Amino acid sequence: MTLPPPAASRHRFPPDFVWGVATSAFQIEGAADEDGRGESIWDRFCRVPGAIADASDGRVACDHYHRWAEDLDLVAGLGVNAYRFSVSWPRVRPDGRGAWNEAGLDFYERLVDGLLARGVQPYLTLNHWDLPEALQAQGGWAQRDTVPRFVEYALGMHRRLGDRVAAITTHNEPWVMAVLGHETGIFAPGIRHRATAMQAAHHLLLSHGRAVQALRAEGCRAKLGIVLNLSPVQPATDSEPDRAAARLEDGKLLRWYMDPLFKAQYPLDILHHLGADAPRVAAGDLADIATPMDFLGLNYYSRSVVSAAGPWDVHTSGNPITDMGWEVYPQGLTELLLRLHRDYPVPPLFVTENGGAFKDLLQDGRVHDADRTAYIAAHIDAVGEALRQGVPMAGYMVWSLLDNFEWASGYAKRFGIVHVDYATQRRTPKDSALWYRAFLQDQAARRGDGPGQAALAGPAGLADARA
Ligand code: IFM
Repeated sequence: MTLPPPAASRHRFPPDFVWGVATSAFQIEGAADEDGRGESIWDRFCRVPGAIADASDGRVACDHYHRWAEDLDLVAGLGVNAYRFSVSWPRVRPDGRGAWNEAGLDFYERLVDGLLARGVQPYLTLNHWDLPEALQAQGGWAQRDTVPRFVEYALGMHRRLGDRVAAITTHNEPWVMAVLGHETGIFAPGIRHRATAMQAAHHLLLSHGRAVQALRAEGCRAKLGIVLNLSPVQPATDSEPDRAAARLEDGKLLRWYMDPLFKAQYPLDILHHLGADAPRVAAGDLADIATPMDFLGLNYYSRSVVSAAGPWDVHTSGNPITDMGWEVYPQGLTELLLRLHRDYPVPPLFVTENGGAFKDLLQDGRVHDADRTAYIAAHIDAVGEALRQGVPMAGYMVWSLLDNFEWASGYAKRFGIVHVDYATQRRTPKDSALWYRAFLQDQAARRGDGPGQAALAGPAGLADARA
């Protein structure tokens, strides 16, 4: 067995650095039919035969809707200072355009107040993929009318919680929603049509810019930003065809989102590549998309290696591979952060998701997840290296607090630093959780402010598993 790396990092992070853990509503909440929640596109998609590997759904998930207080105790016990979660749009506004659901709003109010009471800053995401099905019935993200609906949703959440959240993220991973949801169809809403996907991507970006403008006009004090899933894209060889394939892939994954957000333009090579599938863009859209934001979040898991000859075999890399089949490549995170800083006028950057799915074994109340611990430690180190080289890094968040519903992979893939026994809903902090807490205590000690208050007062769940 590989031993977990020591908790101390060779990097010292600034005192105001944000350390967190992340989750999303559909993946953990459950309570799908309770207290007036409406249907989301993922509820509907889970019922499509064959769509989810283990034929599961989000009806119960981690039952976080009922166990939120216990889960927030776990968050606080880690000693993090931030928790990133998302709001289920159909829980607070069931049909996406009509009446608001007070019971749903009350849930998020309890959650936010519960975090603040535990000394943890709430990082709220508005859209982590669970669009109300009623809006999908009218065209969803491919339909321009969803843009004003999203702005209304953002304003509604701001009126209720804007005075208490540290940050509001508009969208989580627009590439995933657009491409996996509308081009390959392996995610909700399961559409397979490239032009529709590109139109959806444009409306997601436009709704981000318009929501930021509207929130600012309301005097929003929370930091505002968007979260992208990005990877460095490398050619498999130095050959011209491989390099051209890598440049195209980089254009579709990274520049298609970064260029409009930070340069108010779509990349010309990709517009040319898309031809008739390029989105319809109205006058003023690009200026709206490029509305300045306070932070950029990036979700990093691996690099992408591209070969013109066909799919690249990840096993040829010689690096460890996670249970998702993703290569462990922490140096790619430093490379990506340096590139973003070099090529774009980026605001402070957060790694808003990073973590690994590995096969865990719960035995005698412990999970010795040395692979996950090593993964997290190496990526924190990569962030420290980017910081040392001048990238304006503001925070790092582990994906995920809990094992949860991993979308089309169902419950078999476990990303949590806290194990969830789905039969009993019992939570067991894994060794990676204990490592993360020790790491944060070490950082605090080096700053001279000792272990964080919350870490000392950790819940029985974390204390139990320590011995
Ligand atoms: O679980 C997802 C999350 O919802 C979005 N980013 C990637 C994670 C792992 O696949």
